[in-house]
Amino acid sequence: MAFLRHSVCTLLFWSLAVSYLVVASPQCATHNETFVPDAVLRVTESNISQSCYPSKATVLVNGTSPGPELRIKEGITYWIRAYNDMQDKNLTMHWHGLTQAMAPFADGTPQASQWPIPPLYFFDYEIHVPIGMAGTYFYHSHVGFQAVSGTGPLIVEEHGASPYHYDEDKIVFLQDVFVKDESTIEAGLVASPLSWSGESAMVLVNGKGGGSANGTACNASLSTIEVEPGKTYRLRFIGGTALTFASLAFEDHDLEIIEADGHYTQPYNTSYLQIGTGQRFSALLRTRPNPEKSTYYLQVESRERPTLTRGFAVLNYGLKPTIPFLPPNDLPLTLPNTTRGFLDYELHPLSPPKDFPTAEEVTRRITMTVHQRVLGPTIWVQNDYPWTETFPQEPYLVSLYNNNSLEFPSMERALANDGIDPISRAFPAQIGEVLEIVIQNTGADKGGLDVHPFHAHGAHYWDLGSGNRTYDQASNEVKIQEHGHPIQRDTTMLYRYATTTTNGTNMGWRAWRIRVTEPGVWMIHCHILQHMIMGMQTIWVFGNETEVLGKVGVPEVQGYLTYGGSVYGNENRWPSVVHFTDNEGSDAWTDNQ
Ligand SMILES: *[C@@H]1O[C@H](CO)[C@@H](O)[C@H](O)[C@H]1NC(C)=O
Ligand SMILES: *[C@@H]1O[C@H](CO)[C@@H](O)[C@H](O)[C@H]1NC(C)=O
Ligand SMILES: *[C@@H]1O[C@H](CO)[C@@H](O)[C@H](O)[C@H]1NC(C)=O
Ligand SMILES: *[C@@H]1O[C@H](CO)[C@@H](O)[C@H](O)[C@H]1NC(C)=O
Ligand SMILES: *[C@@H]1O[C@H](CO)[C@@H](O)[C@H](O)[C@H]1NC(C)=O
Ligand SMILES: *[C@@H]1O[C@H](CO)[C@@H](O)[C@H](O)[C@H]1NC(C)=O
Ligand SMILES: *[C@@H]1O[C@H](CO)[C@@H](O)[C@H](O)[C@H]1NC(C)=O
Ligand SMILES: *[C@@H]1O[C@H](CO)[C@@H](O)[C@H](O)[C@H]1NC(C)=O
Ligand SMILES: *[C@@H]1O[C@H](CO)[C@@H](O)[C@H](O)[C@H]1NC(C)=O
Ligand SMILES: *[C@@H]1O[C@H](CO)[C@@H](O)[C@H](O)[C@H]1NC(C)=O
Ligand SMILES: *[C@@H]1O[C@H](CO)[C@@H](O)[C@H](O)[C@H]1NC(C)=O
Ligand SMILES: *[C@@H]1O[C@H](CO)[C@@H](O)[C@H](O)[C@H]1NC(C)=O
Ligand SMILES: [Cu+2]
Repeated sequence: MAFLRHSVCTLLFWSLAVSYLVVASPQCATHNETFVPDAVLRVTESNISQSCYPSKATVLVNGTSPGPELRIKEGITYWIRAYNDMQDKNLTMHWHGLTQAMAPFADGTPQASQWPIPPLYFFDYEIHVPIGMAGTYFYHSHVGFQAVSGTGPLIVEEHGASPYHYDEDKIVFLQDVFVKDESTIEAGLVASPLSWSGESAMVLVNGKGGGSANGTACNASLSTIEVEPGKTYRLRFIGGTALTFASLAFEDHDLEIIEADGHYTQPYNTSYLQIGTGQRFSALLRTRPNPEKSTYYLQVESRERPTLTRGFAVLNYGLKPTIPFLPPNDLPLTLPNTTRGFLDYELHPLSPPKDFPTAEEVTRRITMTVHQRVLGPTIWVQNDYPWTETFPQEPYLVSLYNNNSLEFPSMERALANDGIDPISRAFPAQIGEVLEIVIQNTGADKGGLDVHPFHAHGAHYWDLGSGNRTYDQASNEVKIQEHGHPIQRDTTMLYRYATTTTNGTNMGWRAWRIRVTEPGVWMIHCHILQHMIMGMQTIWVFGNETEVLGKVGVPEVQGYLTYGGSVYGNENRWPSVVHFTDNEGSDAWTDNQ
């Protein structure tokens, strides 16, 4: 492979002709031994045992699942080096919930924003969280089924003081365990006929869990959340599950929600939470001044699946246990059986919202109809098209730079085809459009209906709510008026309103509104990893090639344009990368505000 870094990464800058773009003055840099990344993540595959299940091949970050906590501040540029230490698998790292508009090659989506990191290479991700987006996030691989275990918490602290006061914050990271390993699951999901992954065998809290799966006990040790009496804790709940739509509650402790998906909300008291795959909440938990016992259970259950998986953790007021806590013999709680509409219309922004696009401002409504098709393999389609990382010949962002039309979406073809370009299978949008995106649930070929947590990259949308049948803007506007201002999220649920109906019947919608401002290639997809592999992903290209290239020119990005190109480092070579966000000096790798 031609190795171009010396000749290519010069300091010649693309002239920034597009006046409304923030001129970021990108710079080329070689990340040699003088460069120190702000954090390093090493991804391996090892045989480990989780919960009460036998050892199997598992993708780990720094040797654990979940991987280490990353804690960064808004308004500062960071470089995080992700090593692919796996022998035979590609890797990317996605910063779930962050907008990567500042550094579009660093969103971590294989074949969308970047070529994946080849085995035994590493890639330096540039991360810059705009002021106002502090909150709870996570990172995970976006390749195949790797995110089931190749994931960890990512906390963004505010530049100034938090609007809520608490004594300490604690992470409650939810994950699933499957009996089959990741590669077997992936192969089964694309097989014809489908070979299902199996249901979640356990819901883990911070990497541990026991309880029961489909009525069979799993007597494995539990995580503890250590607390002291009479204090206020900010619990950061992270839906890192692959499949489980979790319902959870603590014994004798209520929760006050203060954040959803990286935005502070007005406080909202609840006795339980529902967290779909990809969602996050922060909630204040006020510990009892005089607890009657030293331990209280946290009970977590799956919802909307054919079998029930139940896991536990322990809120511990006592001494750190010398022998691990085990699941209870008797059920401590009965969690609510409802799922639809949880907190929809109920949460409101803490600060007066800026720039909410009104119904009158909407320039285009795109209905994305999701449907399960059974022809040979079982696949999920959006407006008739499935998308998986095996579909494109090269990443869309690479095509925009190459200007070769290979995966370049056509607005004309898309407008004639319900918003999706049938050739590139991308949904293009122009900068300045105000989109209403409606996700429509339909009866599958065989009539079944399912629940889908829909996640958007690139920006946080305004969540307009959800309902049965089809979206009606006028009646939903009335509902919004009655309830109060919507919030911005990056992952919200498409519910099911029956378990079966007939093929193609519209039953259930979710609606979002978004101003198209950030040029780049952004995915919108169901966050259930099984569904993603079965095609439930879409590509959105915001801006045309002039606008995408407005950031930096072709010569500088040459190293991004080939698989294993010079932006990917390895044992024998340092990567040559572009610094997209402003750097003040050669050593201003961090704290550059
Ligand atoms: C390392 O990279 C820096 C910044 O790109 C450069 O100034 C320096 O000369 C390089 N050092 C070596 C030993 O290559
Ligand atoms: C991950 O492990 C590497 C060494 O293997 C270490 O240098 C790095 O600091 C660890 N990362 C975190 C976030 O703890
Ligand atoms: C993991 O276990 C499998 C099957 O037991 C074995 O073939 C493989 O070598 C093991 N891998 C590692 C990294 O130990
Ligand atoms: C890694 O990604 C490249 C580029 O998309 C692809 O050609 C290759 O088959 C992938 N390798 C594996 C092991 O999936
Ligand atoms: C769940 O348990 C029931 C009753 O034992 C059994 O019939 C069913 O096959 C199990 N389902 C799964 C997915 O294991
Ligand atoms: C939530 O409950 C706590 C404790 O009862 C109370 O202090 C707080 O005011 C409540 N918050 C709201 C928004 O009602
Ligand atoms: C779990 O195992 C412990 C001993 O290891 C035992 O005391 C307890 O009764 C078991 N619990 C269940 C639910 O089987
Ligand atoms: C909860 O709902 C499911 C499916 O809607 C139903 O099968 C189950 O019996 C319900 N459980 C309770 C306790 O109502
Ligand atoms: C892309 O290619 C077309 C012709 O193939 C050319 O007209 C256009 O200027 C190119 N765009 C850029 C940004 O280089
Ligand atoms: C379901 O409806 C679609 C669209 O009308 C049709 O193409 C498909 O064959 C139907 N599936 C079955 C199993 O009848
Ligand atoms: C949703 O609408 C369908 C069709 O009108 C109806 O059959 C179903 O019962 C509704 N579901 C709920 C939960 O209201
Ligand atoms: C891209 O859009 C901008 C703004 O609408 C326009 O000025 C420019 O000519 C467009 N470029 C291409 C290649 O269509
Ligand atoms: Cu789904």
